[in-house]
Amino acid sequence: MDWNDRDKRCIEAALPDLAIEFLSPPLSVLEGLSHKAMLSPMAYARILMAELVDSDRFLYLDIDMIVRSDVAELWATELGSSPAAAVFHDDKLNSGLLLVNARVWRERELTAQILEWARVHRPREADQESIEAVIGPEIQRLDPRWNRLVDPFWSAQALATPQYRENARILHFITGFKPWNLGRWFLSKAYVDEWRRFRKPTGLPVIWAYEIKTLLWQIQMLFRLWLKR
Ligand SMILES: [Mn+2]
Repeated sequence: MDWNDRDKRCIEAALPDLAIEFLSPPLSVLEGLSHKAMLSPMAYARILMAELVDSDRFLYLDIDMIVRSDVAELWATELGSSPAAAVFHDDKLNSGLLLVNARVWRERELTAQILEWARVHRPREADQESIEAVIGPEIQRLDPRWNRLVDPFWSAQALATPQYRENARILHFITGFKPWNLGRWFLSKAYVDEWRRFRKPTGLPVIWAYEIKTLLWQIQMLFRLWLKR
């Protein structure tokens, strides 16, 4: 929910050549917004970013991603009057990657509109459902390789094809099955090894309180899958 000095130091040490500015969203704005137990109110923070970032456009990326190719090409996407560009899977938005046309977003006061929608509709899928409901049809569709969803159960079939990982530009570990928790026992070694290789230099610690919560959610998920059989 907020930056601590240790996390800041880890991130700065991992990226010594970059000037990093740490921003804290006004958390009071997120109070009372609904989401499923797995998520945190911080899921909504991306909706506030156009108001925090001093730029005409920005690229938002989830923390559970591995960027495997130069994002310059993605950055150069022509947005026109679209408020954002993102990847859709089966016609459903995934908000883990958003290229935001911040100028248009601010002009249209989308932060206020989307948060208002969330307050009224109380979505389970938090920011993602809210963004899709308000501006879904206007969001420009990006090549799905920019946000390859990786989950041992929902994307099991796709994961069996080597090209799925090989030609991915960004890998996105969705749901609670992550390479750093119980998910490592269900994901193939190639995914887990790749995560380890990139994570190591950051030295970021595992937050056990959060992982235990995730573990309980995973057990519930597995149980539900087992019931369906
Ligand atoms: Mn994610």
